[in-house]
Amino acid sequence: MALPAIYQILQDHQVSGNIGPGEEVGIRADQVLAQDGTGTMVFLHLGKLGKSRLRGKLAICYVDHNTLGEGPENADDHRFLQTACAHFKIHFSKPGNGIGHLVHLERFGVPGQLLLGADSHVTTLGGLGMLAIGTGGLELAVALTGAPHYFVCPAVTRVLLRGRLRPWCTAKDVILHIIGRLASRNNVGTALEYAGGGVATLSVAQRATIANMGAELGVTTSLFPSDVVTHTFMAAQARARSYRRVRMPKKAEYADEIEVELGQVVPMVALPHSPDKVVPVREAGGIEVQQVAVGSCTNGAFHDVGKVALILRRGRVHPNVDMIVAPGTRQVLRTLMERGYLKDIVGAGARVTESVCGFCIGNGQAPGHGWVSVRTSSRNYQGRCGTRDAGVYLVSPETAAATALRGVLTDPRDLKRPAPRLTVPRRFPIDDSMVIAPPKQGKVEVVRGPNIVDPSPNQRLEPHLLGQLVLKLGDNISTDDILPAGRWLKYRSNVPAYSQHTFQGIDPRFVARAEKNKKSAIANIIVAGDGYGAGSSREHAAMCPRYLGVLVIIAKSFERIHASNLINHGIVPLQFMDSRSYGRIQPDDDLEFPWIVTELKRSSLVTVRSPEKGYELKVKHGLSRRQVEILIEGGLLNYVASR
Ligand code: MIC
Ligand code: SF4
Repeated sequence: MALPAIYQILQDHQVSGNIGPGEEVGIRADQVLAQDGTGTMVFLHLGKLGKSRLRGKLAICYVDHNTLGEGPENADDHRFLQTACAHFKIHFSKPGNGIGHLVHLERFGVPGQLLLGADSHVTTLGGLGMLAIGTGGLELAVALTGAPHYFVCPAVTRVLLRGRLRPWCTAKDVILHIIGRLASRNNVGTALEYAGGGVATLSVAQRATIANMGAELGVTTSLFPSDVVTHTFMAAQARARSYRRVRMPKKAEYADEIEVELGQVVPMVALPHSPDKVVPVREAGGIEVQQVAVGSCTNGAFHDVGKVALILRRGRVHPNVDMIVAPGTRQVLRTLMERGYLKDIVGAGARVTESVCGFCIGNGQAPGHGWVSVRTSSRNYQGRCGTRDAGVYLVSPETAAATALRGVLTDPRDLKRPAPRLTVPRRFPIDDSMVIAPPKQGKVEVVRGPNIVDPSPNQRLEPHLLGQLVLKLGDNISTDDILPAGRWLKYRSNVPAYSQHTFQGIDPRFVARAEKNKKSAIANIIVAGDGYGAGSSREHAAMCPRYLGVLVIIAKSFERIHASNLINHGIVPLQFMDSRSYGRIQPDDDLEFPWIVTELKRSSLVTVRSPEKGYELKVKHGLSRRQVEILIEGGLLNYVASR
């Protein structure tokens, strides 16, 4: 039987291992992407590893996350990134050029090729038929040296799309609907492959929205086929020559299959504080709203913002609503300008902000205390927006615009008027002048501001570990909980300063306790429930705890990218065998791992005991031999250096 398309692309890029669910495979990518929030660390790592050696392949770093410039640190980081890009022969996309995933979709993605990106939403490119996989920063630095990238091959679920969307119902509603259906199962280690007659009815921008939010389900990646719609999109970007056909097999060995009848999808909303708390907008009721924000890599395309302009045309944003519109890229902004749509948005009383992540990552536009903020972005973990007691609701651009007009959460069908009809340009305004190519020859000096600090080296894992449980957590702890972004993005290049904010929203005394143990050479241990490390790829959520002396995390389950980040930075991820064991361990318990190194090497189980409380438990690890070696060396940098 044929292979799923995802496996076919992997096979074309495979350098080691076997392709099949749960197998560790080594792959080499065609393209590599970083962004400023993860990129400063990528280049600090790369400086330690040596050279970038991706001859003939595209590597690019976007500046889109960290742009507010509250103090000199952001600008210093941008200069560091620009000079490091020139030094390592990497393209640099200046702040203002747009959100990386969307610019990449417009200008660089190629169907059938493989893209690695130090950001969880790089999967947006799946909308173009490109296989895109999110990684941690250190893994990306290693890939930049030309070494293979290792990851666990997912099991593939086929999603059959049938029929077509009804007026006012959108791609965002489709993915929220799918999240609602699949969230209760553990999706880590799976991928989604879209097929069926419904695909042809969706534009590339719509497919990209759907592929983008696979990240919120925890799937490794999502892939659409490429077809005439893809070709038309690429031709409008003057890139028809890069078009390749990616077909979905009629029959293949899929691990699972679901069907979505597009005609039955209605406007949906994800309620605070999780993208999987999904209900139809009409069921959520007419909640009063103080802020509406349109944009982000999920819904910042012309397809999205253009429709918002049409809905706002001749209307007024409700007096009690602060409306923000952040066109996803400079190209989107120019298209809006050229077609007069900016007039509609500004005329209605919305404020237009930069083409960056901005509100989505809490870098500006934090809602007021207790506010309801309705957003078109992908994540609404508590506090991510910058205000812990605000409630963020995730919706489509159409629902956002209707809500802005009415001042209450509104199903756009209740506007009782025809849905907006947007004509997408046959040729977008193309201008790549904000992407700076590296110089072909000559040495470039890397400029470092005072806030840029080299991460400190890790020690090897001790064979016998003595520690204490410093924090016991519940389910679904996101990386935003572990390490907030927003205002603290300026510390992405400074682990000692950033680590001071670890778990600050959950337990403000965590850092002091962890530092005290670290001084006394007691290992810090954390216990968590299901889905630990959901969300972002930020490796700082592993590096900062490790800097504070966290050496082991025992959880019921981990998210994929975060689990790799833990391993690569020398924190051992262990898993409970049952809920009883989770209940057994209590905060402050002293914990001993008497044979951790030997057990990691020789067995699938690891012994934990509490000499004071007198209990002993077995926990499992499920790590590959390579991962165990990385952990024993104290992380991937040491592992690479030792070879
Ligand atoms: C996010 O959406 O959480 C981010 C910010 O884009 C992150 C990356 C980061 O924290 O730098 C992601 O999704 O990987
Ligand atoms: Fe940026 Fe938000 Fe997209 Fe992350 S999810 S890349 S912060 S726009």
